[in-house]
Amino acid sequence: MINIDAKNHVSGKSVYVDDIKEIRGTLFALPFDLPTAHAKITGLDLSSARTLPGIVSILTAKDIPGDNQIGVAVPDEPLFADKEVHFSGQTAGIIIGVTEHACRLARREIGFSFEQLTPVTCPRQAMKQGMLIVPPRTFRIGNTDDAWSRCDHIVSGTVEINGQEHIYMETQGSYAYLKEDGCIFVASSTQAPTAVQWAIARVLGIEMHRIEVDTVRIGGGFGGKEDQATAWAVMAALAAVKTGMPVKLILHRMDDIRMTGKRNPYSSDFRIGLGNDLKIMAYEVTHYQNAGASADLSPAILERTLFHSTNSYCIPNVTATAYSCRTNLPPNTAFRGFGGPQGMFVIESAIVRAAETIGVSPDEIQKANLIKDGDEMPYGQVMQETHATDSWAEAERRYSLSEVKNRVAEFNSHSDTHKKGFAVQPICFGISFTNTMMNHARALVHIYKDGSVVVSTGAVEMGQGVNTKLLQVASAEFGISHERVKIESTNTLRIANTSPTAASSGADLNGKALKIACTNLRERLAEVAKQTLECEEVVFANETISDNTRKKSISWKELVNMAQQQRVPLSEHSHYATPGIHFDRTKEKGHPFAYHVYGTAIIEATVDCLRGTYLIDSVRIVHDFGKSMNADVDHGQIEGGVVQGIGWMTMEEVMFDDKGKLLTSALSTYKIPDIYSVPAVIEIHHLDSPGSDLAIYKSKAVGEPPLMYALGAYFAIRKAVQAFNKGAEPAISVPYTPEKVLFDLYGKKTL
Ligand code: MTE
Ligand code: LUZ
Ligand code: MOS
Repeated sequence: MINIDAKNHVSGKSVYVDDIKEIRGTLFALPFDLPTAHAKITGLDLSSARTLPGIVSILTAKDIPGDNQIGVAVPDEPLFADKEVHFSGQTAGIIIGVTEHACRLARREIGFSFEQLTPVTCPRQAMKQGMLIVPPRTFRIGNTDDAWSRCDHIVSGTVEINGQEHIYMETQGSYAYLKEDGCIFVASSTQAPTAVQWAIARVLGIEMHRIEVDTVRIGGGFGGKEDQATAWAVMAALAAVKTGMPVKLILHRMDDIRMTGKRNPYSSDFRIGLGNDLKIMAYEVTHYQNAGASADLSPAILERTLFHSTNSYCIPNVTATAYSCRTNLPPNTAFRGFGGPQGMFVIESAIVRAAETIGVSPDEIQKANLIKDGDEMPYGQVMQETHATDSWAEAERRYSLSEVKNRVAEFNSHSDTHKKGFAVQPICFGISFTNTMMNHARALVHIYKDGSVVVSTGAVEMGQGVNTKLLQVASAEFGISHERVKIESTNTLRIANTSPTAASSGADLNGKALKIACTNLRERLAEVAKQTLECEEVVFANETISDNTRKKSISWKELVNMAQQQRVPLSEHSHYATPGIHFDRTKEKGHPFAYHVYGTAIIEATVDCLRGTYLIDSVRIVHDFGKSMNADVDHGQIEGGVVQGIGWMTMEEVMFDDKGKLLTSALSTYKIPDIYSVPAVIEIHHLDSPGSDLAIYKSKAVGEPPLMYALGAYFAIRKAVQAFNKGAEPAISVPYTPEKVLFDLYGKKTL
């Protein structure tokens, strides 16, 4: 089945927030900030800005009727900077005007005075100054202290991982207007309508039932709208309440890049110990997470870093510690993988450094340590139905790893100016929100008396195809055609208390809830059908309900109409909560994930050794989809995830100056992958695996895991660099930009 949005997307008919037809009188809001990353605010002069033509109002912290606070996990995030500024780009207020242009002109006229404070941008520095967001966490298994003495090889090192800007195609934005009695309608480009509703209630000092947040779809989120869509919607709602008029607030791309947080950078130290048999006996890692100026989701991201600190490997002795460090950067946030990729990159780096030291190929170490059924992870989950070894074996065989090795060696022996490298990249990603209480969802299904069906869930469509999968669920459960089902917008009045659409669990959680609603409705309809057809069992298929022998039947439309006549309820509201998951944070042990997604990729890269530029030639993947519900949608997720990951690993360089000012606030200075950076070959093979009962129709979650295949892009390029500059041991620092590659091609041993 094709993605239900495909036609409207390519013909430009899909509606995003800025496409909603404006109500007459609509005003525009524009956030303003101070030109500093850390300061005490001593004065704001709004007088001349206020008098400019077209300016209706300027709102600051003192105009907030409720709490000036939008922090969820930790209440450390004011909506408007009041007494202090903690990062460059922090909103101090909004300008409301009759056009966006008027607001832009007024923004230049705002006067500030402030006392400059010293900004901290480095997480290790923040840590030294005791600037932690939450207490550190440590995951442990076995005893690393005792294990070192038994290791034949011990290697330690440091890894620097930079952030990543989301570059969702639709920038952050919201449109809000008043209904009657102080009720507000808010269209928001958010992954988390309930979070938006909750924050608006808090800032306005009203109850949640007065606020209707509606999301038709979003033009990409990638985690960047899990928490950070909230502020802009709250501002639009506040402005609507204060002016009594509809207010639209859509961030300009450069404001969006400057004012919102990114993937968390990490600086990490590792120590790894192996036996002569290449078994990893001990692994110690300390992560310094750059959280930025407020908690946002960083504590949860930190936790997922720890969960994934051993990737797909079974290591008997592990001590993994992580610090969430408060710096004067925009609050960093969720980004596809949610801290997992950072944790996995460090263990992969440790393995590669061990391989370089011992003088073996990294894949020998990787292969010798893959997780098997019954292995216990540092967080206590005993792994079942693992697919680390079979996905590896399938990739090795199908893509002929030995030929890859020979081909690369052969090429390198003949070429002086270009060198090739390869890497094998296994992944293992846990599916469930690590915060157990978030793993639930609801669905609301109405069957109208003409037989058409409308479905609402808490899932937000962001391009990942969740609405297509939900439509497939409803149509399969009722045995009716796709055309009969409509997936409605995500709306807080129809579905309450939603978890964000995140953690790759959108289709699983909402699909399971939807399946329950459809099953209940179908059972009620089946009773009506059995009476009418005078039989014991009925089958729903092809828009027809028939008895077992298929001799007697009634059409879906007739049956629905009949049920309506008989006063059978044709609506259902259902709830699903993932069973069997738990995690004890006092012991740091439990069973946090419903299941894991596995896979193995082989990545090849070619480096131009005169220029330092490179191409990722191919990414060949064996992926554990379980039983995919929609191969086209799922392949799209893999291709997008891999290319997004390659961008992070190779070219996307977020740069701040030492005063905390973002230097890469436009797409001219922040390079994301384009069609030329897409590998010529992306091959995807479905591993023959049974899937999990906790996945919808055994179709495993696919949103985030593929991004991590791209970690191998760094290691493949590194190999090519070392083929040219023999004996080079470059410092590990991603993104591995052409500048860094060029230095490493001609540099001395740098570690
Ligand atoms: N795909 C597209 N096209 N756009 C997106 O914003 N977000 C990713 C992934 N794939 C994203 C995407 C992220 S970060 C997550 S968590 C999942 O989709 C969320 O959707 P799901 O839970 O339905 O997989
Ligand atoms: N969001 C969240 C996530 O709140 N908890 C998670 O565990 C998670 N994992 C991945 C992406 N977003
Ligand atoms: Mo995705 S980082 O869970 O929004």
